[in-house]
Amino acid sequence: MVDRVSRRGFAKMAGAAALGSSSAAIVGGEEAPRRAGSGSYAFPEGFRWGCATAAYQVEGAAKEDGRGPSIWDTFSHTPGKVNNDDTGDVADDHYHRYKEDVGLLKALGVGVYRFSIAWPRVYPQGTGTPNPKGLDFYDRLVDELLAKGIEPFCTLYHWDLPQALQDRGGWESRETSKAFADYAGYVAGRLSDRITRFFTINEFDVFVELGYGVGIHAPGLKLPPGRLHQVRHNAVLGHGLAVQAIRAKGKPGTRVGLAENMQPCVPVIETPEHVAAAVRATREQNAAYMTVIQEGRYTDAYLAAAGADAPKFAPEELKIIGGQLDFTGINVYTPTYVRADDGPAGYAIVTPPASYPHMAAWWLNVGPEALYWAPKHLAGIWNVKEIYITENGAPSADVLTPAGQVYDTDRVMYLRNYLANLHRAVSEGVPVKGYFLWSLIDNFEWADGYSTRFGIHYVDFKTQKRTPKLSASFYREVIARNAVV
Ligand code: PNW
Repeated sequence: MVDRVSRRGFAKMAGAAALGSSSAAIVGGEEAPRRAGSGSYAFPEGFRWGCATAAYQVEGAAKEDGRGPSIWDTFSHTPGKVNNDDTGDVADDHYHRYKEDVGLLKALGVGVYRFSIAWPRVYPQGTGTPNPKGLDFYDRLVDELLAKGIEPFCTLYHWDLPQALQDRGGWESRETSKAFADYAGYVAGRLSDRITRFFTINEFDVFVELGYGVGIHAPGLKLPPGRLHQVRHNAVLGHGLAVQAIRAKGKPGTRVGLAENMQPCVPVIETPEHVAAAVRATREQNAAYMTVIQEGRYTDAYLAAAGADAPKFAPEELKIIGGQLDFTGINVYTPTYVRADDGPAGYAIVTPPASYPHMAAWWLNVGPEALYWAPKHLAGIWNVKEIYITENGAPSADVLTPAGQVYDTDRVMYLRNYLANLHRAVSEGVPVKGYFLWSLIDNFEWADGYSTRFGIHYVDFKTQKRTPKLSASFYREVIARNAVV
C-alpha cells in the first residue's frame, strides 16, 4: 500500500507547496476548461448515461417470497421515526412492476441502470442458507434489462441490513462484516454471468453517521464515540472483505468498486491556496471511508482526533480495506466549501449563510461545482482511473397539473448546471465514464418518507401511476445528444 501511495506522489502531500502547484497545474493547465456559456457540451463517445434506485426505496413486497425483515422495516414501523409514518411495505411496487420501470429506462434511452439487491431477500436471517426465491426477482430484473439493451450495475448494500444481524450487534460486530462478504460472494457467484460491475456498499457516510451516530436513520442509535468509530471501521472492513469475496466467486472479468458520498470539497475561490486546502480537506474529511479505502491507512490527523476512541483492529485489516478497486463510484449532491487556513489542518470548512439556495430537502444545497471537484479530487489525489457518478439529482416541490404534466424547472436547472460542471471535468481528462441520475422514479426517501420526491418520473403512490416530468424529457435529450442541452 505504501508503494501505491508513494508512486502516486503521496510522500509529497505533507507539503502545502507540492499540493498547491500540482492542483494549480490541473486547474490552469494547457487545456482550457470549457465553462458554462462557452462552446459545446458534448461528452465523449461511449459515455454511459443511467439512472439509479435502491431496493428498499422502490421494491415494496416486503414480506413476499421469503424476504426477512431489515432494520428499515423495523425503523419505519416504529411510530415517529419516518415522516408521516411512511414505510417501504409497498413503495413503488417495483417488485411487481419492474417491467414497466425497465420500459421507462428504455424510453429515456439510458444504457446503464444501477439498482440494489435486498440482502434480506437473499438471506432472510442475514446468514445461513440462502432463500432460493431471493435471487429469482433479480434474475428476472437483470434478464429484462439485458433484453432491453440496458447494462445492469448492482449495489450489494443500500442500507437494508437484515434485522437478525442488527439483533446481534449490527455493524458494531465484525460478524456483520463477515456475513456481508459471504452474501456478496454468493450474489456475485450467481449473477456475474450477466453483471460485470458490482458496488459493495452505498454511502458509508450516511448509513453509519445517520444510523449509528445521529439516530435519524435505521437502526436509530446514538452511539458514543468509541463504539461509533468501531462501526465505521467494521463497515469499511465489510467492504474490503466483500471485494475479496466478489473476486473469488465472480466470473473472470467481474469488476468491483463502491458508491460513496465522499464530501466534495470545493475551494471557495479557485486560487492555488484554496485549491490546495480543498485537496487537504478531501483527504481529512473523508478519512474514515474513502481515504482509508483508497490509501489503506487512516490519516494521522484522524487517529489523533479519535485518541482513545480510535477503532481497534489488526494491522492486516488495513490491507483488506485498502485492496485495489477496479473503479470508484461517488454520489454527489451538495458541496462542502473549503478555504485556506493558517491553522494546523491547513484548511477550514466554510458554513454557508442562511440565504444559501437549496432544493426541497433541508440538506441539499445547490452547488454545481461539486460535480467538477469531486471526480477531480478522486483522480488527482488517488489516481483513480475509472470513475462513475453513481448518484446525482434533487427533490423538487413537484405539482402534477390536471393535464398530467410536472414542470420541475428547478430540477432541470439543477441538473443542467451540475452536468455542465461534470462536462468541465471530463473535458479536462478526468476519467469519469458514466453518470447515474437519482432517481428514475419518486420513491421512499428514508426518514422523509414519500413527501420528498427525487424522481424524474412522478409516482402517484395511491395508483402507482408513473408520469414523466419535464426533467425526464430533459434527460432524454441529454442522452440522445450525448451533451448537456
Ligand atoms: C443518498 N445527506 O442519500 C442515498 O444513496 C439515496 O438512497 C437517497 O435517496 C439519495 O441520496 C437522496 O437523499 C443521502 O444528508 C441522504 O447529506 C442524505 C444525505 C446525502 C445522501
